Amino acid sequence: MSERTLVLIKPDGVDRGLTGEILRRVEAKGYRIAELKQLSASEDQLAAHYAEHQGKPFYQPLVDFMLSGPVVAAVVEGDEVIKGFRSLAGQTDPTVAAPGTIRGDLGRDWGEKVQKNLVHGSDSVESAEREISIWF
Ligand code: IDP
Ligand code: MG
Repeated sequence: MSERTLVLIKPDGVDRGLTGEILRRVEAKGYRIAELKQLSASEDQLAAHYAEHQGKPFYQPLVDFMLSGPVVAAVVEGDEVIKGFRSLAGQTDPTVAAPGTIRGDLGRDWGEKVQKNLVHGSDSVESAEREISIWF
């Protein structure tokens, strides 16, 4: 069944000029970019988006990182796109994310408190609809 997912290209991806490369991979996989914009995230958007992580040691570094520069937000559509985009993205930790994935090919550890891993992808239908309403 066709689904929608929220993809964010995080500030490291935008700053490193990888927006096109990341969107190319999404389109090459066969998914459709339904909505797309670049913006500077607000603290309120990030508090809502990352509510599940409040209280964790990486929470404030994560919010500071997401405020450090513009992000690109996209709604991506396709059958099984939620699982499919997370497969394209790879594991959270870019050091161990498999080669062939966005995080595995393009990311690395930079010795910081937050893992700068280039992209966000929703993890369930419920998360996707909640997150899309935060960013669009
Ligand atoms: P996900 O992005 O793969 O879904 P989550 O567990 O939802 O991973 O974490 C949200 C974001 O918080 C990650 O993408 C990463 O940037 C950061 N993060 C998660 N776990 C850690 C950690 O253990 N140390 C540092 N940063 C982390
Ligand atoms: Mg997550």
